[in-house]
Amino acid sequence: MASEKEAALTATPSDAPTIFDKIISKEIPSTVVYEDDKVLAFRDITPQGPVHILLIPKVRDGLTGLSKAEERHIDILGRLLYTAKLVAKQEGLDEGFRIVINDGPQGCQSVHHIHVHLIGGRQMNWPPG
Ligand code: DGP
Repeated sequence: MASEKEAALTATPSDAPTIFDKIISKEIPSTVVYEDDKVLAFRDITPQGPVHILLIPKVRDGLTGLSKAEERHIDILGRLLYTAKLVAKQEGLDEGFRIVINDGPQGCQSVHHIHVHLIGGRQMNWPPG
């Protein structure tokens, strides 16, 4: 399997459906940890910590990545972060956690459907790689 970096460098940013559409429709199974009418949160297939969850909007609405955000996306962006906090609590991440939004090839984004990484359960380092 290609590394995340290789996947990010070869990913073609577009409005084409992504793997996340199939996860939303349940065509592809995932371990869902939270779901409401706007947000789906599920465990990352390549976890970077004991807890690694992706939070995505169920409707992408042009939000392929954070750099494509427009004013109409403010509500969903806030909801994704607030839901990340709820899920962190649900996962027992009381000592802290990390939120990551990768954007574009240099940011190592491989799936062009905006997603928030919630990573925790271990001591993080800084700077990130
Ligand atoms: P990013 O590199 O920021 O675009 O993160 C994309 C993430 O998506 C990456 O950490 C792996 C995860 N991922 C890719 N395909 C699948 C899948 O089919 N199922 C799940 N659960 N996660 C996936």
